[in-house]
Amino acid sequence: MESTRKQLIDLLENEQGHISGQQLSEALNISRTAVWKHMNELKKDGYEIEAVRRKGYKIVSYPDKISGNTLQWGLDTAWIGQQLYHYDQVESTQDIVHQMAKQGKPHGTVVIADEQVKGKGRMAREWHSPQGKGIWMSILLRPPLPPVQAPQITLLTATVLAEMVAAESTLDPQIKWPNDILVNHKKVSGILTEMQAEQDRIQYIVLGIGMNVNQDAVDLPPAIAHKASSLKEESGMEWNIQRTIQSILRTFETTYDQFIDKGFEQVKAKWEHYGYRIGERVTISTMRDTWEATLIGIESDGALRAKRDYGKVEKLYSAEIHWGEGGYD
Ligand code: BTX
Repeated sequence: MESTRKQLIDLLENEQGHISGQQLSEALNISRTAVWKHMNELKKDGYEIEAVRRKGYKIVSYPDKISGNTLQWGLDTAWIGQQLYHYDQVESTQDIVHQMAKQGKPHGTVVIADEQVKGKGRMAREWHSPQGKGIWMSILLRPPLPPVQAPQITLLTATVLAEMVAAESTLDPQIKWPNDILVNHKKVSGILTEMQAEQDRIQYIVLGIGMNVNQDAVDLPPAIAHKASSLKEESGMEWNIQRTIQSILRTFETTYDQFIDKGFEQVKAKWEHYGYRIGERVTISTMRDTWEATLIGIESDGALRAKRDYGKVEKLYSAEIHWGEGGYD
């Protein structure tokens, strides 16, 4: 049943014009009554289907519910998402892509889920990934780079997400070092980069992107409600998740290709453009002491650059920065 439905959608999608009930019944090896029943089920799923006498059926509009098919439909990319897998519910899309990487799946393979029940953040933290409310996606990358450059891909991804938000809304996204996307000081998105590498060569990267899209305030866990938000909460509008995913993938592909071609400079400039508190004074605590400095940008190895009052520039890898406002640390 499930797979006949999927094949039916495939057939309808691949046909520019109308496709007749007879053709469908032959292709799927089911009766015309069965075709008709499936059509009714599709309509219940939110597909709008036009039925024209003597011509047949045609999909007029898609449901907001996403699927591998509808995601690929209209995704005019060269390599990203050429293999795209969508699941209703998974533990974590990261684990699935790790397995796919080991099986030899190509650069650009994408896995997306409506819901994750064991979504992961960095350092074994949890990532809340409720059903149908956000983008929970992992991308397999096989960059021709040494492992020291892996942080650049994370920084690049942050710029892609910020650009997408800026392009699709009037919101003013910012990137909090190293790679949280904030809107109005609240985290709407996080990135998790996991890598398999040899000494001088990255074997593969599993790039995890989590983005809160259509959660209402009540959908956010109370423990993080003061520091997290969603695009809908901040923009006041419901977002089309499917289109948002496509927009991220398209922008990602162009930005990544440029980066491989031309290097990190452009990414760095963009990151600094969106950088949270760049140009501002913050308090920094390291193991040894606590001091004030002005954040001035990033290094090509991903470190944060902070300038002390007497002029010395420090490179920070993991310091505690007191970000101030919004209670966000
Ligand atoms: P992170 O370690 O920067 O953020 C995790 C922290 O953020 C948590 O400890 C919690 O305080 C807060 N948090 C948890 N869930 C959310 C949320 N939905 N919105 C805002 N804040 C939250 C960031 O890690 C990396 C997240 C990557 C998630 C993607 S989703 C697809 C892929 N699969 C997977 O399991 N992880 C990645």
